[in-house]
Amino acid sequence: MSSNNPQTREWQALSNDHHLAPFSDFKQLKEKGPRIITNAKGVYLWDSEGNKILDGMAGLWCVAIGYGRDELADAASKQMRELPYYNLFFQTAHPPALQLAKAISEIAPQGMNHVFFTGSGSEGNDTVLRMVRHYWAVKGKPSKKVIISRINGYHGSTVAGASLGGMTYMHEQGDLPIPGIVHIAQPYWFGEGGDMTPDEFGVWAAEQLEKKILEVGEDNVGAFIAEPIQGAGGVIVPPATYWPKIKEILARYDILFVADEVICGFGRTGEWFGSDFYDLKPDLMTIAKGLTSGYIPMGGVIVRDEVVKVLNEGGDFNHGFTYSGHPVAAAVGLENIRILREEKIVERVKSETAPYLQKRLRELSDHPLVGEVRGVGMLGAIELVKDKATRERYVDRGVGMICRTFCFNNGLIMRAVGDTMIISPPLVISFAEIDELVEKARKCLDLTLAELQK
Ligand code: PXG
Repeated sequence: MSSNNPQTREWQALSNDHHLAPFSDFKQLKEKGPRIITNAKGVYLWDSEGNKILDGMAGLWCVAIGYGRDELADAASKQMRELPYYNLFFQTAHPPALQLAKAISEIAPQGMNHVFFTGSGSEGNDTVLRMVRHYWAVKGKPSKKVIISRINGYHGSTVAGASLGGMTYMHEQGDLPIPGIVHIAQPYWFGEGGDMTPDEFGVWAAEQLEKKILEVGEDNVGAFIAEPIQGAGGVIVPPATYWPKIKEILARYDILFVADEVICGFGRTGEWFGSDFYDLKPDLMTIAKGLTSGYIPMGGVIVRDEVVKVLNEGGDFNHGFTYSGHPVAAAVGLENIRILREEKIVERVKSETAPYLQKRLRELSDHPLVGEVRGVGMLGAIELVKDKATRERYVDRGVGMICRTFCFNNGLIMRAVGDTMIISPPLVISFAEIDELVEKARKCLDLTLAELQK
């Protein structure tokens, strides 16, 4: 712990003495101490040392409308005074959850008019697993239990979420995946496309779905789940051929399609949902993050009308959470959606700021360290390589972490997934802030290259 600021040291001591942090090496964190983030406004964070940092990740992909919107605080405060808690179990409901369900139906793809609320994206995907299996049981096909997912997909950190996800380092801890979940290849051309063109590789990766359906047997497959664009896996934008081929395959088999919209939902691609961007027509969509802009925890599953019709015949669905549709979270979600709609934030992303961000980001392609820049909407990835032509990586140099550290120390949060740098800024980022982001990114790429050449 290196800070000279006694307040920072005090907070770091609390971390040491009392806190176990998510996705962290506990021992290493004790040695270094966490960076303490104290306040935020717009697209900027401040830490306890007084550093101002451009948050290129919108928190953890969630702060869509930016930090510091009083309207959300006011909505929460008003709701807490009126009805701070009641549940949706046992034939009761409350206005905020019902109004939010309606508001979500209005922006969701056509024919998706019902929402099951959860407390997080992980709980949303646990709900998906149970709902898919219940659906097929009600339809008289209880053998259709298997869910097909993808290697390096991310679907959360609960037992079902981590199992659906394809992160092997997560599976290694705790005997995951649970039975009944199988994984196919991801459409990650830059990392795994070999000698194929992106289009050839997109078709190949999509064909793995059909292969797996045939291997497991259509009678045993309940659903395929996928993020329209993989987020935590490294902002993996599939080749143009991938989703059309997947849609063709899905049309041939009687299985449900689940779009995990936890990152892509609520405007990140420049459309309300990633499923709109790729015209995917899912049966279920998992949501969280942008639903409340991260101001308060909330997730859910949006369900297609035909699926609801079947579930309506199934008696009790024995599933739910104390905080399903929590009134305060619902009030915040409603206000967040009101702001997104009334300020036309998604439209502005699509027609103005995302095209600008994507154009400026691609200027980094000429940097000697950069093998590829890709992105859609307010999502971007920069691949760091040793050899641009062959896509060869530096071995065992931790290039991504070096770059990430330079970013952090130069006032920019840009995440590293291996040697892939990723960004997902608040949707409200301005042109000038995009310029700042790209300029800081370039400076940090220069610093990283210099470090590697030392
Ligand atoms: N699905 C997707 C696509 C996600 O990105 C979840 C489900 C789970 O949501 P909850 O609310 O349970 O966290 C996520 C979450 C990272 C990172 O390292 C990404 C997430 C969570 C934690 C870390 O990028 N995404």
